[in-house]
Amino acid sequence: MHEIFEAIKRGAKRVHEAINFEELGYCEGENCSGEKQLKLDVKSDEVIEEELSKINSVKILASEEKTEPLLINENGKYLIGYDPLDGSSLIDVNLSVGSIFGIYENGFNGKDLVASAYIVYGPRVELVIATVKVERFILRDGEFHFMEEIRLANKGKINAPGGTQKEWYDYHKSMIDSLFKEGYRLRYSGGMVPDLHQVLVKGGGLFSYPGTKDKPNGKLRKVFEVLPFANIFEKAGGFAINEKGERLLNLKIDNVHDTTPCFFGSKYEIDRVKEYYDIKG
Ligand code: P6P
Repeated sequence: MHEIFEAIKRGAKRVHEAINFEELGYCEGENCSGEKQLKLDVKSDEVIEEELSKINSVKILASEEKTEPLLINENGKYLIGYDPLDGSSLIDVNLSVGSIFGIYENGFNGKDLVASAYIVYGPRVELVIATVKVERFILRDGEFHFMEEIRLANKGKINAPGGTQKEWYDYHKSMIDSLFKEGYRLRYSGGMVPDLHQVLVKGGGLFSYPGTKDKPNGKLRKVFEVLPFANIFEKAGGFAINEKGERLLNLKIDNVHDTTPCFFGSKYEIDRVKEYYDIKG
């Protein structure tokens, strides 16, 4: 798997270059989630596909930007689900964005996930890798240097509430408000990667993207976004559940583009979700 992480690093440096020098602007098409595609979305996807395709152990690549997974090497061991440039619509206002990777064996269900990683393209470029633990790296002089192991405390101070608020269910709004009443700080940019990175690096809190009246299955994609981060939060000592209190890593997929409501956080905050969602146990 080491060679996969090295390919991710090479891809990250090339995507970072593209973000800084390629023109913005939209393509004609949409991705299969019906979202307009930036030329940078397509470029980032091409770069990452090129780097990962060189690795003999890679069997299948599934990208958020492509309708169908790609068979790379019939004899490969790993299936990689990735979002090449998450939150790309934030680039034109110069906010942080990211790339997300889930490394799977045998399938794209939660139980098949064996490792995950993400890159944050912000004031600094950082890489986080979760194998048996969660390790943070910073890009300096063309190389990624180890910074620290990420561990979550039992309780944090950050509340990152996603989703269209007028479409929130009442019990979800009450749960979110209960944390603000305790003095939690609102930290939400609309970029999943920097928003979750902040909760992780600050040691805890809650990131939520719930099911809503208009989108009961939420917005965030299981294979490319949710399961990779669920693995990272659990390996960092946190929790990652859906609206029924199920571990996100226990979820199955029907389609590689499935979405799910998702809650990521420390124990105190996830217990609060369970309380307001009337989840027992
Ligand atoms: P909303 C970006 O488009 C994204 O997929 C995630 O990065 C982010 O968490 C979410 O959508 C933001 O969605 O509905 O809050 O704007």
